[in-house]
Amino acid sequence: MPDPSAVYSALATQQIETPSWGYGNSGTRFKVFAQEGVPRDPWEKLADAAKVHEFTGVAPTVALHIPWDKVDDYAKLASFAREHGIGLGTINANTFQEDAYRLGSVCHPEAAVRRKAVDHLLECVDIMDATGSKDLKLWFADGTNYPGQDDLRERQDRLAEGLAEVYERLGDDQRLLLEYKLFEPAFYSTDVPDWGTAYAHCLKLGDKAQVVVDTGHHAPGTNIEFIVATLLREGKLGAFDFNSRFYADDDLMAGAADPFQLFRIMYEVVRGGGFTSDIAFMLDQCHNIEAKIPAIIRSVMNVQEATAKALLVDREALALAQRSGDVLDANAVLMDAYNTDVRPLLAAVRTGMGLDPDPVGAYRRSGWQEHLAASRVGGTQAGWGA
Ligand code: PSV
Ligand code: MN
Repeated sequence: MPDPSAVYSALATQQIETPSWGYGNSGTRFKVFAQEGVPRDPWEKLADAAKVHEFTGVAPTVALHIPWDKVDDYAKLASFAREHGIGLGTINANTFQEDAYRLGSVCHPEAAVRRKAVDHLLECVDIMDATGSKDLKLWFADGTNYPGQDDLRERQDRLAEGLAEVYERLGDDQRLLLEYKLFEPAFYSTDVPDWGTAYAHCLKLGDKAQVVVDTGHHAPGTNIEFIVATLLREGKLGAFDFNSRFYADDDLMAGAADPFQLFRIMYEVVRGGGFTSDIAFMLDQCHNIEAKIPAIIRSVMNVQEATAKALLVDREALALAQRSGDVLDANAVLMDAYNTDVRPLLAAVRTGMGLDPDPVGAYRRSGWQEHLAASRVGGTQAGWGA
C-alpha cells in the first residue's frame, strides 16, 4: 500500500499553474457572454489568480499570453505578482492573431513573415528574462486548408529553422515547450499535429526542448496516458495543458468531462516519476458560461482529486497482478484507487495547510465575487484575445 504520509505531502506540495486568459471573458465564434467583475488588464488577472491560490494553496503561478498580457514593465508585473503571493509562470507566444499569419507564422512561405514570427518568439524570451519565467510555450496555428496549398516538407524545414533560432536564444535555465494539436484552425494539414512531430523537433533541438500535452488536442479515443508514458520514458514531457473536451478543443474545466481519463494520465505521471520532476502542470481553459474564479478553483480541485487517486494506486499489488497475468486483479487494483473517495483526504490536506477544506464554498462565502462586480466598473473587460 502507498505510504499515507508520502501521499499527504505530495498533495500538499503539488503546484498547478492557472492561465491568465481563463480569467477574461471568452466564448465561441457565436457569442462571448460578458460577466460582471471580469479583469480589465493583466494586473487584475493576476489579482484573480492570486485568489485561486489563496483558496487552494496549490496554484502559486500564473501563465501569461503575449501580447494579451503585454505591459510596459514586466519586472514590475513580476513584483506585483509577488506582492499578491504568486509568481509569473510560463510565457505563451501568440503568432496566430494577425493578418500577416493567414498562411502561417514560422512555416509561412514568405521569409519576411517568418522573420516577424521568430522575432515575436525572441521577444517572448526577453520577457522571460524580465519576469524570471522558466518556460516558453509554443503553439502554432500553422497549417494548410487544401491539398497542394503548400509544400508539407518545406514547412517542416521552416519550422525547424525558426525553432532552432529561438532555442539558441534560451538561457541555461529556460526551456522551449512545443505544443501539438490535431487540427484547427487549419483543416487539411497542421504543421505540429501530434506528439511524434513535436517530439522529433524537440529531439533535434536538444535537452532544453520538451513536448506539451494539451489534453484537448487529440482525436476521440486517443490513449493520452500512453503518450504521457512514452514522453516521460524519453525525458521529453515538459508540461501539461489540462482541460476537458466532449468534441474538439472545448477548453472546459479540467476533469469535468472525463475524470477517469485524467486519473489514468496522472497515474502514468506518478508511475513515470513525473510528479517529482520538472513537468509544468498547467490549466489551459476558458469559462464561457460559468463564473471564472470558482471554475478555476474547481479545476484545480479536479486535478488534485485525480492526483490523489493516482497516488493511492497500490503499485506493488498492481505489479504482482500484472506479472502473474491476472487481468481481473490488475484492473481491480487500478479501479479501487479510482473509486476511492479522496475528498476527505484532500479536505484534511487543506486544513493542514491552514485553508478552508471547501475552497469553492469558502470563495463564495467570502463575498469576493460581489466585491469584484461592484468595484470593477467601467473600462474594457479582458477577453480571449485581449
Ligand atoms: C491552442 O488551442 C491552445 O491550446 C494553446 O495552448 C494556446 O496558447 C491556447 O490554446 C490559447 O487559449
Ligand atoms: Mn493549450
